[in-house]
Amino acid sequence: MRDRLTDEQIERYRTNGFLVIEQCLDTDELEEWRRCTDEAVAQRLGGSIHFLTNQMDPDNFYAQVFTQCLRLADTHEGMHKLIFDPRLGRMGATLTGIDGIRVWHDQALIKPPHGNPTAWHLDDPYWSFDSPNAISVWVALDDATLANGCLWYLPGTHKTARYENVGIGPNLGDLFKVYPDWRTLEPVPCPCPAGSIVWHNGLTAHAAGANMTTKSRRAMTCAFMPDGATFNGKKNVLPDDYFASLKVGDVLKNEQQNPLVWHTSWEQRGGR
Ligand SMILES: O=C(O)CCC(=O)C(=O)O
Ligand SMILES: [Fe+2]
Repeated sequence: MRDRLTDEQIERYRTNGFLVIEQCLDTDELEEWRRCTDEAVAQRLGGSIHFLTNQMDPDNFYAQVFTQCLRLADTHEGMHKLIFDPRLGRMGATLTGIDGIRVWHDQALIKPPHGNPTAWHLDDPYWSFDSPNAISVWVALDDATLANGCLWYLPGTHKTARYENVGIGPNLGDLFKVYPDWRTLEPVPCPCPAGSIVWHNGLTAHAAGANMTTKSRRAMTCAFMPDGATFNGKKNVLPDDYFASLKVGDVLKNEQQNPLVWHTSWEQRGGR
């Protein structure tokens, strides 16, 4: 894994709110990410934990944006190792400039052949904490192209976003009703070869195109939460009993639900 970041990359991430690292994974690592994702998704779709997938009604619009399977690290050991790789956590914490980083949720996002586009949206406003330092990684398991639904970003929007959002629905541009000033920003596509990773801030506006090909566009992703983030009252993926125990303002530091992946205090002196 090419996990060392240059100052230029960090600067670019902070300015634009996203960063592509081409071919971050080597061939063997990419194979392992593919194996674990395919296995974990197959298990989830064949199993009984249906609330963590969007495939209950496979004919609806959202189910055809992507097959979404959440928190696969909870149910697949190989996936757990990949998601909790401290090198990934360190990269995320370094890019956003925080001391400690926790997993919010991982998710597979597999855009099927002839799949619908992913409408413009922000991520953080769906989640149970508000933070300008939420960060996600998107791992390309297949070449992501303009034809099969690569990611697109509106650079710099993390700096003017509020915690207001829209759902990922059939209208590609609903987000612009909430943020009319963003209508004139030029969207930036991020095609990248398999094994590349793309980082984005939880408040950066992003979308993905339709899949106009006959093959799936597979991605495995993980959303990270800064250590110290507090509960904002939203349930999102929190289990019922934990959700019921929380008050707005409580620090989300449950090691089962949101384990710490990396902290600066774990680092040997010297390296980034
Ligand atoms: O893969 C996609 O189509 C969308 C990805 C996305 O929205 C995310 O990773 O937050
Ligand atoms: Fe997203």
